[in-house]
Amino acid sequence: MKVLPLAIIGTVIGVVISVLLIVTRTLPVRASEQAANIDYLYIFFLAFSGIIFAIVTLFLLVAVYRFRARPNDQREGKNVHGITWLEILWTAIPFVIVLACGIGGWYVLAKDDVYAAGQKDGQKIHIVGYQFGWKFDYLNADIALMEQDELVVPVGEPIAFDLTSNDVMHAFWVPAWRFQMSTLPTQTNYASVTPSKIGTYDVVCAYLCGVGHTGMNSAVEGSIIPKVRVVSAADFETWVAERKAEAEQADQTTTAEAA
Ligand SMILES: [Cu+2]
Repeated sequence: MKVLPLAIIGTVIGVVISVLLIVTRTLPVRASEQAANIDYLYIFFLAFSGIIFAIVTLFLLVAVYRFRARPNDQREGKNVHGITWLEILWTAIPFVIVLACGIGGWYVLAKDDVYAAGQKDGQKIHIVGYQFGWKFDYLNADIALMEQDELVVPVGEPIAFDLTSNDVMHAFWVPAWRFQMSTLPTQTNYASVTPSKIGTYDVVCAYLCGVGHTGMNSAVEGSIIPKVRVVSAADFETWVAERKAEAEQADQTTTAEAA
């Protein structure tokens, strides 16, 4: 069998595999403005993966069958020494694919400066990962550094996250937002998202971080990690006012106890 027809058959099978992969994936609900583009990027990668998988597997199977040693065949294999056009081809094709994936990723991830917008008019939130949970500090001027174990954010506002860890590596992941960022000790990472749907969404730690790792996934039964809550702007104001009142109350109690 010639190489070209084999490559064409491989591509056709690959396209079928890609379509199957794409239509059978059940992605979580899209709850951020960035989610759709991340999904398109994912589908784009998946399509390439399916085609490459089919071509490589087909050539492998054909080669194993065609060039197998027959019984009692003790001859040495033919000593093949370089085929320039093939080498150029197998360098050029992956180069183009990797470049296309790189450009796609760059386009989707750096498209608009949500982080700057979040810093300017949105919410600034500091996330600290620890064994085994998350701390959220709301850094906006009017809420001045407040610790909460629940992440509550207003819908439609860009959020600028600063993320770090106070022990080992974790990764803060909200699948519905298609948002994930590593939280690392001694380093601050920056990331942003614009929630687009009111509701509650799961929070997952994406790195195996110790014995309590599964508990850092709010979808796991028995986890004490609250889900992310996306609320209306008005509900967010109310929530902030409540937290402030609570903080004042706690302050007064401490002062009274001290006195
Ligand atoms: Cu973790």
